[in-house]
Amino acid sequence: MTDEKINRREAIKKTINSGLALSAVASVPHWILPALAQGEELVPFSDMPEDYNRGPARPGAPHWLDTRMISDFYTDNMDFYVVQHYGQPEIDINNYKLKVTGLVDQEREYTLEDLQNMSQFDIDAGFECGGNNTGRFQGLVGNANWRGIRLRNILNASGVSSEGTEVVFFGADSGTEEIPNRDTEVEQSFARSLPVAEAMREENILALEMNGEDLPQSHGRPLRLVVPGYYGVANVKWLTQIHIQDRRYMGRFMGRDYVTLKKEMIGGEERWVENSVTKIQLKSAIVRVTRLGSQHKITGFVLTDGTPLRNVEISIDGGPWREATIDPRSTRYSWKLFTMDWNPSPGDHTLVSRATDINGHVQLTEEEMPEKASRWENYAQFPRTINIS
Ligand SMILES: Nc1nc2c(c(=O)[nH]1)N[C@H]1C(S)=C(S)[C@@H](COP(=O)(O)O)O[C@H]1N2
Ligand SMILES: [Mo]
Repeated sequence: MTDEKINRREAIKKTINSGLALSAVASVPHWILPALAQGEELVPFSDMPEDYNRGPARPGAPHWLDTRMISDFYTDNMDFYVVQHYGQPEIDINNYKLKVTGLVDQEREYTLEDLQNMSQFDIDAGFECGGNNTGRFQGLVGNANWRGIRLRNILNASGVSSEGTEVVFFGADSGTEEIPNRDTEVEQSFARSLPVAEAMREENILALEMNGEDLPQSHGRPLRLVVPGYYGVANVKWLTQIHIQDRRYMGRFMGRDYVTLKKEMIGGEERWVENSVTKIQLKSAIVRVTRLGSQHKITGFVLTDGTPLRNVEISIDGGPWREATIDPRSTRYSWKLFTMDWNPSPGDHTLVSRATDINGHVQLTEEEMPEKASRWENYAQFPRTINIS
C-alpha cells in the first residue's frame, strides 16, 4: 500500500473511531460524539423487538445495519449493508479486465493496474437499497468515501459515438432466469444502465476504494460503479463491462425488478405508471436515542438525490416541528446525520422527523404518499415509539 493510501485510510478511520477520547473534551460539538460516550446509554425503542440484534456481517451473506448503532459519518466497511441478487462472484484479480464496447470510436480493455494508474478522485456518497423499509428499521443504508476513476474519463477515452444513447454496466455475477410459460431458462448477468447524459455527470465514479481501503469483496472488488444520488441498485458491483448502445436496456433489474408501480395523474387521467428505481427520494428517519444522565439525544439520517436540504425537523408527541442540527460534515451526496437534544418526561412518546429540500418539497407522511403497488422506494415519514422510565 502506498503512503498516501495509508494516510487516507488512517484519516477516515480516525473519524470512525475517535469516540472515547473526544467525548471527554467538553468543547467538542455533540455531533462528533461516537458510538457510546462514557456513561452514555442507548435507550430502546418500544417499536423494536427487545432482543433485536443484527450482529456482525458474515462473509458472502446479505447484511443490514442495526440502525441504532449509527453514530459515525462513515459506515465501517465491515458493517455497511450488503445486497446482491446472484451471490458474490470471486474475481481473479490478476486476470481482471474491464471492457468498454459498443457504439464507441475505440473499444478498450483495462487491467486493474491500468485503472490504478489513471487519475483518481474521491467523493462521499450515502445510499440505501430501493427496497429499504421500516421492517428492517431502515437498515439497508450506509455512507462511505469512495475513491476511483471518473466514469466520464473512461467513456471519453473510448469516445461515445453520436448514435450511442445508453450506457450499460455489467457485473461478473449472473443467475438463471426462468422464462414464463416456456419450459426454458437463460443465464443473465446483473446489469443496470444510464442514459449517456446521466452517465457523463462528473460525480459518477468507478470506485477502487471504499473508506481508504481496497474495495471489499462484498462491495464489488475490485471495481464498482457508484452513481451518487441514486438508489443502491444503480451501483453495479464486480463491474467487468461497459457497453454503449442505441436502445434502452431492458434487463431484469431495469425492466422487471426495482420497478416502481404507482398511481399518477397523466393529463387529467388517473393511471398506474411503472418506472425503474433511479434517483433517491427525499427521506429522513430517526434511528437512535441515547441518554447521558437525564439528557437525551435523538439521532437520524437524511438521504437526498443531491438536491440541497433546507432543513430536517422533529415533532415529539404530535407537537410543533423543531429544527434538528445537521452534522456539518455532510456533503451534497453523503447522508446527513442530524441530532436534537431532548428532555423527556417519563412515559410513552412518539418521535418523527421530516426533511424539506430547498425547493420546498416536504417528506410526506405514510397517508400522504402516492398510491403505490410495488415495494420499492419507501420514503414516508417514519414515526418511532419509545418508553422513558
Ligand atoms: N453486480 C451486482 N451489483 C449490484 C447488485 C447485484 O446483485 N450485483 N445489487 C445492487 C443492489 S440492489 C444494491 S442495494 C447495492 C448494494 O450495495 P452494497 O452491497 O455495497 O451495499 O448493490 C447493487 N449492485
Ligand atoms: Mo437494492
